[in-house]
Amino acid sequence: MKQHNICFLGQTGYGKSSLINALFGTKFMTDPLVSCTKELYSVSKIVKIENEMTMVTVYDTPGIGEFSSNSVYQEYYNYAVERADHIVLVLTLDRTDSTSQDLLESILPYVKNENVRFTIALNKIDSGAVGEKEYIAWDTENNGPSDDCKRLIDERFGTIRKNYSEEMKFLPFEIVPVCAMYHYGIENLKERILK
Ligand SMILES: Nc1nc2c(ncn2[C@@H]2O[C@H](COP(=O)(O)OP(=O)(O)OP(=O)(O)O)[C@@H](O)[C@H]2O)c(=O)[nH]1
Ligand SMILES: [Mg+2]
Repeated sequence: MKQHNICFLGQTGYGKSSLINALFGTKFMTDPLVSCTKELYSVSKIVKIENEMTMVTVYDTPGIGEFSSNSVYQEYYNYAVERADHIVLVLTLDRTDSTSQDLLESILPYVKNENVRFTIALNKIDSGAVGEKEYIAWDTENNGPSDDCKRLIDERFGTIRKNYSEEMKFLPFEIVPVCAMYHYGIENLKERILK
């Protein structure tokens, strides 16, 4: 059977497990307050892709944190990345990118080959705070980002392109805005990673 492996990476609390749950109907543990995923998990599902039954395996990795230099985690990342045909880096509107950039740099030597695809899932777009200004992120009527929030997302696209282009010279990426909480952009992301 054809195989397709997808590896989710990113900082703790950015919503990797929540996104996988929204995408694949899994029940991986999530937590609003503390680091949650502490081991490497995978789940497989048979999906028909381009008329071919394909075993899709998703890897849920423990999140990297400001203070965690956990070498076991690094081994998990390397293991999952070595097997991945698609890597999803989960980011948020938070602009402190150095931890994610370090993570990215550390896994690049383990990328299987030049055909591996790469996506940045910009999650939690419903919860971006902007300074003192009153700010409504979510348009609940249409279940999507408000106009103010769309502007913020556009800006964030710019900073991501700027901050990550150096590491990502050899691995072109696409940014997909999503919200695991309100199930926004999930079909978009699914289409992209199952292509
Ligand atoms: N507001 C909001 N909260 C979200 C969203 N996605 C996830 N969360 C919440 O953020 C918290 C952390 O989510 P997780 O899915 O556990 O994050 P994680 O990246 O898997 O974290 P680790 O397992 O620690 O690496 C949970 O309480 C989720 O409910 C989102 O799009 N919007
Ligand atoms: Mg998790």
